[in-house]
Amino acid sequence: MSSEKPNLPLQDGASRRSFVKAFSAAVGANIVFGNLIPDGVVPVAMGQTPEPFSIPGKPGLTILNDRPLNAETAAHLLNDAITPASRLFVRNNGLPPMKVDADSWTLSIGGESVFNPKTYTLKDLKSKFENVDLALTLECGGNGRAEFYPPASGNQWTIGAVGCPVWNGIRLKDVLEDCGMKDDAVYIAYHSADRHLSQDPSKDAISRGVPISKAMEAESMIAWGMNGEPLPSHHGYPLRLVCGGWPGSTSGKWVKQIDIRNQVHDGTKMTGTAYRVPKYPVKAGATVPDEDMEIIESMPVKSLITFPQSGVEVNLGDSLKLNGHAWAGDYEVASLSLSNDFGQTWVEADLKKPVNRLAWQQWSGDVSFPKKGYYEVWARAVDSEGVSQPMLIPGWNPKGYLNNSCYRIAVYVV
Ligand SMILES: Nc1nc2c(c(=O)[nH]1)N[C@H]1C(S)=C(S)[C@@H](COP(=O)(O)O)O[C@H]1N2
Ligand SMILES: [Mo]
Repeated sequence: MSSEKPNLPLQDGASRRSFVKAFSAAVGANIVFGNLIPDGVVPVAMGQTPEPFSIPGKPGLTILNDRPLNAETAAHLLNDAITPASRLFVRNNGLPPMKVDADSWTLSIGGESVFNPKTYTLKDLKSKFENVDLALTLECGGNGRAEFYPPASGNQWTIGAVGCPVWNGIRLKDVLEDCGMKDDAVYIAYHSADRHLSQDPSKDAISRGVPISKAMEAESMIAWGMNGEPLPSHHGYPLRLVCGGWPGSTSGKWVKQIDIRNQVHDGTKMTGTAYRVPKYPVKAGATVPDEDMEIIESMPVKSLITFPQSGVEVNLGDSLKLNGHAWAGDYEVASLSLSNDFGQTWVEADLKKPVNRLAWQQWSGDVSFPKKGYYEVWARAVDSEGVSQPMLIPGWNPKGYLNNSCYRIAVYVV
């Protein structure tokens, strides 16, 4: 949904009609259900500024920052059930390692709570532990940040900092068990080969982790491959963590060391407002006391319409076929519904089961339209706990995380 909240007095019938007229002029067609537009919602067709851009190997991605490199993927380019490497967003906090020699790369397991600290080569990891291939959803905690108001600093991700490739590697659990954990183990922490933007070698660009319970899940991976190919350099070649369903920042790239810790990890971007949100709803723009902030764990239920692209034209009388993905952090998505009237009525789409736990799910549906004009199709997912995506932007937080509001496309019936 839009973060612009023009103070539209839509309750009043006469002024509502004049705004709908103005909106209709702006989108270039009569907004058929204009009387149902919620207060504060601006037609999605008004805000669309597609910016095709090209980085090598990533045609069509939108660049948000080039130092460090950050790029996201437009919704219609995310239509594949399994995201190809060329279409996976890139989120870098620091400067990726320039020269990587996979043959001499090692991963060390250490920390206060490890029994037997060990160092493995890539070859050791590949041969010693059962190899697994899992489709795991990777979404940046800041995906959707661009819509928060007052704005949050950081990359202004819209919707495209998400994807679901098949990861090739081993279970993190198997490696942790190979080293053994002391009873006081509570968290794992990664350290990586990328450099802090300041180039100060004593600083990590980012060093995060997950509680032991998440690390020990069968889907938490140490991966060397994506979709059957070695990890691309942007995505952590030669080795990374993948913690599906949790903020992407827990999936450390270029990983060199994993510590088993006897306390919640306190590395770079684990504290303050980094990947932490207020424990209770706060007023937009509020300063939140540190003790009232908590670390983001499972990501909230969310969905995308990946076909057709927003702005599609449909002939009157034809129904529109749509499809996309839905995901829900640690949970499964239970249903996906579509609306053509700004959320007044909904029809349920067909929703597939995930190919494995923590993979996004595919949905498809049909929507028809009563007469010519401008419409929006909104998609809304509900997770297995009964929790729904909000139609409007959810609770403000200092860094603009966890915006899981409904995605919508513009449709012109002609
Ligand atoms: N070493 C390292 N790991 C990292 C990062 C980073 O900057 N350095 N970025 C994190 C963040 S914030 C996200 S969202 C994901 C993005 O993964 P991708 O670039 O492969 O899409 O990687 C995470 N792992
Ligand atoms: Mo992220």
